[in-house]
Order: sequence, then C-alpha cells, then structure tokens
Amino acid sequence: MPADPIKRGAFITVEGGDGAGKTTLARALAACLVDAGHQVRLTFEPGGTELGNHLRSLVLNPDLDLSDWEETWLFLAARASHVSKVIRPALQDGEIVISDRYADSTLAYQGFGRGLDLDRLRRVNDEATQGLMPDLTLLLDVPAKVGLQRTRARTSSRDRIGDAALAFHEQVNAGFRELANLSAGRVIVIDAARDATLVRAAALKTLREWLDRQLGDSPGVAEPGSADQ
Ligand code: T5A
Repeated sequence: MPADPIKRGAFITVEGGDGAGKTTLARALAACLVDAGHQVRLTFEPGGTELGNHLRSLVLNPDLDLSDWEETWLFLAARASHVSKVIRPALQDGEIVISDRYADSTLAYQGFGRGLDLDRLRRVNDEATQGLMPDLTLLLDVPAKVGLQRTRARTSSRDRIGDAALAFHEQVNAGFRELANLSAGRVIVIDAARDATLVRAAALKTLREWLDRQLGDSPGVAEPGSADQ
C-alpha cells in the first residue's frame, strides 16, 4: 500500500500535452476498474470542485490577460481545493482516484513551457497539494502537432493555453519527458500517437501489473466491456 499513513486508496494521474488522449484514457481505465469491482473516483484538473470549475473558466479564458505567475496561482488554488475536497477524502475512503492532470502539468506547462523557476514551482505545488503525490502517473506522449490537431479537429473554441504556439507545446512535451526521467519509478511513459485502442491496451497492462504489486489480492482490472459479456 502507498506510504502516506492517512491514505488507504490509490492515486493515479494521467498526464500529457494537449490532445494526448488523457480524458479518453482516464474514462476507459475508470470503467475497467469499476467493472472489476473497485470503488473509483474519476476527476480532473483544472476543475473537479465548484471553485476549480470557476477557476478553470478564468484561467482558460482567451480574453483574460494574465501574467505567468497569476496563471500559476489560479491552477494552484484549483488544485488545493481539489486535493482537500475530492482527492484526499476519496483516498481516505479507500477509493482509487484517477485524476486527468495534476501537479506534473504545472511543472510541464508553467515550468518548462512558460519558463518559471522549477524549484519554486515544486515548493508551491507542495503547499497546494499538502505533499500529496500520485502513486502512479501514466504519461501519454504524443508529438505536440498531433495532439493539437486532435483538439482542433474536435472543437473550434479557443483557450488561453491551447492556443499557444506549437513551440510552447513542444517545450511542454519535452518537459513531461524530463519529469518522467526524474521520477522513473512513478511515471510510466505510454506512446499515445497510436490508435486509441492500442493506447488503452498498453495503459491497462501497466495498470494491471502495478495494481498486482500494490494491492496484492485486489480484484485487478477487467478487460474492456467484460462486465457486459
Ligand atoms: N494546464 C493544466 C496548465 O497549464 N497547468 C496546470 O497545472 C494544469 C492542471 C486545460 C489546459 O490547462 C493547462 C493544460 C491545458 O492546456 P485540459 O482541459 O486537460 O487542460 O486540456 P487538454 O489537454 O487540451 O484536454 P483535451 O481534452 O483537449 O485533451 P486530452 O484529454 O488529452 O484528449 P482527449 O481524450 O479529450 O482527446 C482529444 C481528441 O482526440 C481523440 C478524442 O476522441 C478527442 O476527439 N483521441 C484520439 N485520436 C486518435 N488517436 C488516439 N489515440 C486518440 N485519443 C483520443
């Protein structure tokens, strides 16, 4: 079981650049875990609480002029609310929490992307999360151009960060890969340029192996759709 003494569940995050397929994968993983009998809390950032949802619409508003640190504090305020109101209570109830983005996104986007000081970002992240780090992070790696094509094919609506230049998104992706190298025990990189079915299969294999190690006799992870068979 995870080391944090107040925690009984497991905390999994799905990370990656814009359009990497995080939401698609997080939903699929949650469904497979539920089918296998786990209690699952699927959540996301920025958002997941009433305050987080308000802050999401502010921080992504393309008409709002924010400095890089103003942007950062909004993400952190949303995260603090998310941790204290959703993630910690669910973990204390023994649930498996799957969060679509979390603290690594701030290091990748505001650190590697915007160029803010990484050590300072780590400190403020730590304050916002009260030191809560994921037990497992699945990092979806896809070329920035492909990810942006996917999001832009889906919607024409603009957002402050998604609309940034390709070079920014490439720096973010390089940042995610560097973070994965620094936290190789926690972060597993998944090639997300493939068909969504293959991405899901690779992620499920990783998750099964990880759960076997962490939770021993837990119900594991069901094959997609097996509950209907
Ligand atoms: N942000 C966030 C920060 O700067 N700092 C922070 O601390 C945090 C928390 C909003 C923005 O905020 C920034 C990062 C973001 O710019 P978001 O809402 O998670 O965060 O934004 P996006 O990453 O842009 O979310 P998307 O929903 O657009 O992308 P996903 O979740 O990665 O992708 P998904 O699953 O929605 O898929 C996008 C499209 O691609 C298809 C899907 O069907 C969908 O149409 N798709 C695939 N197509 C082909 N092959 C695959 N393998 C596919 N997987 C999915």
